Amino acid sequence: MQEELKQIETEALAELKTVGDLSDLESLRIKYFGRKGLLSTVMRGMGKLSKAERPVIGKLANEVRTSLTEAFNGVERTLNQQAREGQLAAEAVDITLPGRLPRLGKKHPVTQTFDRIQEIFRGMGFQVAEGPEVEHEYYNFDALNTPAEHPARDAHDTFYITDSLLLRTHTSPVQIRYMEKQRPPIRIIVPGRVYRCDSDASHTPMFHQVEGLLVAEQVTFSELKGVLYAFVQQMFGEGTRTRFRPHFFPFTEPSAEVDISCTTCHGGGCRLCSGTGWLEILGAGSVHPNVFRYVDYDPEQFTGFAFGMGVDRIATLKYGIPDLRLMFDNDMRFAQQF
Ligand code: 2U9
Repeated sequence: MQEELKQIETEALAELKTVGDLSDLESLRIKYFGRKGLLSTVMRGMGKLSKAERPVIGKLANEVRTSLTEAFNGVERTLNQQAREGQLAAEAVDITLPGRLPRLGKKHPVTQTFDRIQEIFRGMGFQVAEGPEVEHEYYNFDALNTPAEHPARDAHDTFYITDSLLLRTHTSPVQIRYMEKQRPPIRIIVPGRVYRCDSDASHTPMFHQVEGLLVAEQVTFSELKGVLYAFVQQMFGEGTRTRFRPHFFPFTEPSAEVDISCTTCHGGGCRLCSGTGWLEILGAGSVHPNVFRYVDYDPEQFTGFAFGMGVDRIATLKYGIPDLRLMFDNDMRFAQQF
């Protein structure tokens, strides 16, 4: 039996050397230490030994078991460590590799134009005001001196939500709301989305406006001309000429449309300006006394001017975009050019 134990130990140690992974080790553990394993089988035979032999063999059996247990545990530790090292090596990150640059988006041309317009007017002391896109017809039309029979009120031109609620057709109602809350002097610009039932190469059902309003004592039309001239020089470049043509708006009197010398041909005549040398970019005028009456300002005490421009149109002129609808198609090939 002594021989048998020694042999088991020798064989087990030899076999341990060939173990490749943890599952091999587990099979081997069962082979020697399992309930029907080699060591257990020998131990069970101890009952048949003489009283004298039993303590000697018992001691040896314990020694073999202890030495094998330690050997098995040692191999298990080594295998676990190898597995961890393998995993760490597989997960290693090469921090010397150059990073992947994220693709940077750009601002939409309309946003770039909005930003620039606001920057210019802020530089002249204007503050920015905003208001709701769903409006009451009182603020969109009545308070702006636009009579009930005016064609702009027609359902063909205006998106009505109910009989008296609509999508604002200009940002002007924001100026009315502002004047209701504040007394002059007032110097604001109002950027925002506006809506009109219209769609072709130069009209979209939603477009963007910036309007301006200045009210104080003794404001004149020449100050309006000065402010708009300064705007045009900064927006379209020094030397751009301006031209004021008489026009009619219900909310301003007198009123004008403002042209600039063509950004492409500088006045010689080309396709962009239809050969005229001029591009229309703005409408403007002195605030109509009736508008002041709606907000309880005394038109004898206060005067002012207002102007309005289509931001999308200005962006198309600045960037030479041939069709306004391209602005809203969200085609990346278009957007990436700015
Ligand atoms: C108040 C008083 C007057 C705003 C004005 C225009 C002239 C104008 C157009 C430009 C191109 C609209 O986007 S567009 O189609 N706007 O020509 N807007 S004066 O006048 C106001 C506004 C508010 C209280």
